[in-house]
Amino acid sequence: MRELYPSTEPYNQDFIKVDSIHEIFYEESGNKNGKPVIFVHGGPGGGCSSDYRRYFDPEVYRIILFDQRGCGKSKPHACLENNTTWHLVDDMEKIRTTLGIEKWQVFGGSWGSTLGLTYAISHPDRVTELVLRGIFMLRPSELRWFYQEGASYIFPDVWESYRDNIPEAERDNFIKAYYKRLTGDNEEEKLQSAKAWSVWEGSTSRLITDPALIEKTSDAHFALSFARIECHYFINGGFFETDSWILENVDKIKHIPTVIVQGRYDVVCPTKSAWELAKLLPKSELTIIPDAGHSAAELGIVSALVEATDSFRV
Ligand code: STX
Repeated sequence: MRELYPSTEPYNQDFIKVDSIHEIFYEESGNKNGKPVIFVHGGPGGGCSSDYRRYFDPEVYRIILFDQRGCGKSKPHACLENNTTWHLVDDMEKIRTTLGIEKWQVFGGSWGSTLGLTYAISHPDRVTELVLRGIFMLRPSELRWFYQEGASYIFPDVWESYRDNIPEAERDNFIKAYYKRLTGDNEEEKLQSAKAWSVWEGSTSRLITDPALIEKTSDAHFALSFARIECHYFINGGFFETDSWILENVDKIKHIPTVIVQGRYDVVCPTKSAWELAKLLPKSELTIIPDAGHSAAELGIVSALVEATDSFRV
């Protein structure tokens, strides 16, 4: 079993002002002259943590982390204006050109896989390899499963808090009901809804529930950006032209070596999506971890991801 690399400190941290509203935080660690990799975090709205550096050999990789619009250290916090998938794809290009990088590896799980795939489809010549985990393609079926009905059958206990935050009359569309509260004027209701939304995800992300993840997702600062940004992207169908945009355009990246790591018992992003994606990518290798859920931090998932980035070192 492979483990995470030891903790390291970044050698560069900065902001890029991408438009009149947003400033994007990014950082570089590892080997300055090494093989570039960009880490695409989840959510959308999840932000980065320093442990995300540790999926890569710091002697070999030039490791770039960034906080997507409105979350982590990017400013302004939880801002939904000028915040779409296509803005984020452009931000990644801005980071790439600012750092003078020609091509890079793209690494992302969950929403990080959605954005990583969308970036690769938009700029296929800029991607050397894809390392993806917990595949999420933001299709209506995936949203319905987790936010409306499906995951609720597996976690009926945790579901109650998410459900009970919304009056019965509005429960036919939870995303819509949450969106109204997360973007409304009632600050107390906004915060309470943000916590209920985020904790639902934090409580269901691991095969064995992790109290630390529940604590992280119930933090007000985290919950506000995570819930507001996720809900904004979901009510807008990820800003994709069609329901299944990634699968419909996946032929543009079929030449890219791709590793897909998927927890068998991923309740947030069920294995079906990873399976469907892998079938359409002839240069992909799908590993299903038999004893893992959705989280990037689970042992079997970590091991397979580190193995993947190691295999792409040369
Ligand atoms: N959102 C999936 C996602 O990216 C649909 C995600 N799921 N859980 C997380 O992120 C946290 C672990 C950050 C709570």
